[in-house]
Amino acid sequence: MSAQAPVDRATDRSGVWRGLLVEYADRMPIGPDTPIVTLREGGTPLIHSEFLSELTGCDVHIKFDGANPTGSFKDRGMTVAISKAKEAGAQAVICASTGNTSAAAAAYAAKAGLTAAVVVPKGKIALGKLAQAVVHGATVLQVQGNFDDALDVCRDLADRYPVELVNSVNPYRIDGQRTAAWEICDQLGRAPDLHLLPVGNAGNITAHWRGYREYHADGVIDSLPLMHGFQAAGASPIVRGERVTSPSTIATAIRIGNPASWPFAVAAADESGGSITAVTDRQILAAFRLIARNGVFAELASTASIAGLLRMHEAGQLPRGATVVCVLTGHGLKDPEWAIAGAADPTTIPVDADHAARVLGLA
Ligand code: AN7
Repeated sequence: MSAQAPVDRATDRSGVWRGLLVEYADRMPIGPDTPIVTLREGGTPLIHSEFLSELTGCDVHIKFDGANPTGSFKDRGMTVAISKAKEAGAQAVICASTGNTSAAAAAYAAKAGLTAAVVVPKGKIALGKLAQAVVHGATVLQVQGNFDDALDVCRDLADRYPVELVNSVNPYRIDGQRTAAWEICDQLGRAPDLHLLPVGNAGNITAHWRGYREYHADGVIDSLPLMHGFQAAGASPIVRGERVTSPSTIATAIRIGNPASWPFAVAAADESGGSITAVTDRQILAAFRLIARNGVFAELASTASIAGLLRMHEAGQLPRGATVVCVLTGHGLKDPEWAIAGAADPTTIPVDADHAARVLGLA
């Protein structure tokens, strides 16, 4: 055994998920000498929702990507981007982020022994995400501007200084994020009819569509889903057809006014026969609460997919009996503030079971 335990590419017989670069090695841009930097991301649950199925008359499944090691889908792209950065001999990586990318970059850079710097919009990222960047030892810079400004700074830095950019403009990020589509097909045994997800910088919808198309071209699936992406109404440049200079939404993860993968997102919606539309903050918050009451604590922004599902249902846009997958991209613990907001304080009781029983209405 070497001191630094390798990821067993072939010898791990435990049946435990080995991470994306091993599980999907044949579809990944890696060679035998690529160092595999993994936290065993991917393999996230596809959860059947009886509640949403009954409500909509469809067969609704939730792809819970909040179950990734750092609590969001960003790990899928980061295992590839950081592995390739390490292979190329990079010492330092940088990214702009609304929070989840920076959390993933910090964690994977730490695992790889690389230095990470993250640039975030000042005061606009959830506390849990900031905590992740800090605890993993990344240098955090808060920019006086929004995400789009932060990305401009990072692109400029990577152009002129020796740092590797690991935002989704880095093609390895998109390569890794294709795996969500493959997992969904592998888990369902087919492609869904409709694939619903939140859209921010638009890397994920781009990656998922590529993933489905590749599986289709290779004959793994025999149909393609309609891709329906949802932006927050106050940060919906693709829907409006113009850059939003001051994006505004409570869903800070998707508070983005000039998405880097804009044209690819439009292509995904158009080519698949789907759409990119907006959901309001109110609809997102209602969806967040609804899905939590059904057992899944997802990050607020990620529940734009559920808000979109409900809106399409109310508008009569869901074909009866369709197989639908809603992607929940992040974990609710990233930002517990939205769970607690408006809730009553827990009742304080003495150490007395009878007292507890009276409060609970059992006695
Ligand atoms: C939970 O972390 O852009 O459309 O900097 O955190 O691929 O950008 C996060 C985006 C959806 C949107 N859901 O995905 C970042 C960042 C959650 C997110 C999105 C994000 P993209």
